[in-house]
Amino acid sequence: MENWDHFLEPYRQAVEELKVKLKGIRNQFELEETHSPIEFVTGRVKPIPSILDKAKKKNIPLDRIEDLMQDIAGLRIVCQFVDDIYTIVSLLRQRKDFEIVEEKDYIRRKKESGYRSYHLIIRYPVQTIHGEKNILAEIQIRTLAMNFWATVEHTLNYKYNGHFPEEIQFRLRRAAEAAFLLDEEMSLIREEIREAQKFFTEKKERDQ
Ligand code: 0O2
Repeated sequence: MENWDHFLEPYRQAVEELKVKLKGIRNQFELEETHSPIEFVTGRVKPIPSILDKAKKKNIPLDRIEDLMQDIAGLRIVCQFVDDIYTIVSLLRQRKDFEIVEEKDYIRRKKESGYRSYHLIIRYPVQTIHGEKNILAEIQIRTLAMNFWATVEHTLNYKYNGHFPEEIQFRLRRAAEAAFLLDEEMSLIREEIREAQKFFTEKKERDQ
């Protein structure tokens, strides 16, 4: 690739714009004083070494990464509850500012590693000085528990380069199961948590 800066600029712009838009959803829920399905939003442009690594692993020629690598622009929405994930997915399906090109539900069908998350691949129009440019971006939507597991597994993946010792693999599977159970338990007591949150918000307002 001759000029990575030029190539990556629309992706950088898309990540910044989408962060503002997705945080906007959270802010609007907070203003309406209802439970926000969004806990926090993050975004990143895939670092060049990771793009090169992935291209090599997946046999993607560098002149095709634009259409074949879907997560150069990556957004992550983290939620408290599994239900929130599906609420966000239906909200995003209604939006007019991008087109969803693929949905991957790794919650109903977890990956071999134990990974759980909902992925949306979107086609997003970026306005550039040379006109509109459509880029692909990946939005990962997951609970706090799924995020905790994925973050730890991702770090270990770097350390072991994907080849985990058996003991670690066993522990990771157990941890994935524990994260799944935590999500289930949290969903069951969700109503109680909601009531408590409402109580504390009202109390905070009274005390101000
Ligand atoms: P990074 O460093 O996060 O950018 P596929 O061929 O469909 O299996 P593909 O096309 O990469 O693979 O899509 P997929 O599976 O939806 O994965 C895209 C991203 O999801 C990954 O990007 C990770 O961020 C995350 N992900 C997928 N599987 C796992 C997993 O087992 N553990 C963790 N921690 N994250 C996962 P990258 O480029 O792999 O990594």
